Amino acid sequence: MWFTSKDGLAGDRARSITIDAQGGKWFCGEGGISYLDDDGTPENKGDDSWTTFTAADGPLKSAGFENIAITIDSAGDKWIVWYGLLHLDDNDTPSDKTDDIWTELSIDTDIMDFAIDASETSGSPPNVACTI
Ligand SMILES: [Ca+2]
Ligand SMILES: [Ca+2]
Repeated sequence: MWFTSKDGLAGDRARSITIDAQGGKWFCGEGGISYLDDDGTPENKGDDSWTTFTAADGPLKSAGFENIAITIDSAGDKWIVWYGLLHLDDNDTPSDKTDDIWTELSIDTDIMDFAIDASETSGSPPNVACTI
């Protein structure tokens, strides 16, 4: 099964994917960030719902999404590296962008990838390890 921008992916070159606790798929790459709710049927595109986050959303900028990556912490918050470190609290409604809260945490332009370690505790930000 192939997914392309014709299906709802932000662009045809996805760089990374992560899956949230509800089974939602988050893709990063060309064009921005794409969220796929496949309704539990990855083999059937007919019931899929896509939400795309582009330069029009939050602090995302329009240039070069080739280095963008995303990971999700145990609270469901999204951490995105791309020309800095971004935090997205989507209020557990990934398909509704109107209640999203974006925070820009860094302007380091050299971060390539990252991970959240096991020290994360409720109510405090996790440690984020970055590859530069
Ligand atoms: Ca589906
Ligand atoms: Ca939301």
